[in-house]
Amino acid sequence: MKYIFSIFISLTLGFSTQAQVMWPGDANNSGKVNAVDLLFVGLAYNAKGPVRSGASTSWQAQNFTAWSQFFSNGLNYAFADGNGDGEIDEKDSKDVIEPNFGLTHGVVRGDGFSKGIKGQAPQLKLSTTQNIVAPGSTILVDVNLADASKPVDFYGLALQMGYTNRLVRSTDFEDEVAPWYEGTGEESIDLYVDPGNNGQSELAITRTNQKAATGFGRMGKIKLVIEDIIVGRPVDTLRITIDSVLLVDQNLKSTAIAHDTLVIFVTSNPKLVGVKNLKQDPELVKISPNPSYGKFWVETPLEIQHWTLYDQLGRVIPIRLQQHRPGQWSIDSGNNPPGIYLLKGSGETGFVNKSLILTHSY
Ligand SMILES: [Ca+2]
Ligand SMILES: [Ca+2]
Repeated sequence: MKYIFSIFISLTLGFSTQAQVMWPGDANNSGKVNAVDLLFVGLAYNAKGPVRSGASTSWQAQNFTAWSQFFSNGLNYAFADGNGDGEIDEKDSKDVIEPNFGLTHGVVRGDGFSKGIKGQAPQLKLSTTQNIVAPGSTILVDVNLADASKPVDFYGLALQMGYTNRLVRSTDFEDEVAPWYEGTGEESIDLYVDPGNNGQSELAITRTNQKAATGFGRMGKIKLVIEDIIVGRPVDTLRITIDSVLLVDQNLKSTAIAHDTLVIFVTSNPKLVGVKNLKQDPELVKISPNPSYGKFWVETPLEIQHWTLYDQLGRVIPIRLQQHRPGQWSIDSGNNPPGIYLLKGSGETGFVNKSLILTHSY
């Protein structure tokens, strides 16, 4: 304990006595400018402190006078004053984080991204009604944080996402007109950066009044413009993935968030979207749980009209089927011997087979 205490003291002294330099835009002093830096601007929003003498927003180490305020991780607020004007506001994002995005200094440290387990942790979910699109289309993908079963304490959210670069001409973010995470008279700020359209982009959204909002819902929409001409395949698969998420409350406490992947078909002939592609993309038909006692959910973006369950001898097993919304069904196959079964979905343009394991319910 004494040992730990002395380390703590030396760290504290070391921090306060070393010559203090900051790099404009690296608001959390991690060594890199990215979406997470917006969260620190949001946490310190509207705070005022000493103006940085000789301040510039160019990428170089700059001496500063420490402010009297600190983030809950011990970092001084001065790091968030990117432009050095003695006030933390949107200019420290627009004029500093954006132009310096991606730049690094020294050793880059982790940003504390925290991944949760699907089904247990609240999820950041991607969804769209445009599951099969033509080249040249514009797709809007909803970014949904958590749901009614697991509301979260939201102050700021930063995420890194990936997308199939060769299919996408450009991406952008559309914010919400009246978001759930903003009360009357409150304002939030956001930042979306897609450096060089190379398949990786980052988004950050933060509140600005030092109070978290508890809830769930849509955070905004990612807009993707599909290339006009797609060479090679008659049907191509656009995959959008959430790769890292950091959700913090007003005290920088993070909540682990489960990630998501969204699959969209790109084709000038939607009729070609059939069984061949489904075999390549098993994620397109999701059965949960699998193995199952006999009651399970089926989700697919494909237009399936009929579901049939077969046993290994090819016999049809009676099922009770209920469609809950477009693309989502619940199926109750009753009580059957445990084993491997085959679920076949048929549509006008083809069919898909998916194996399912049934276990005993007692
Ligand atoms: Ca940083
Ligand atoms: Ca400033």
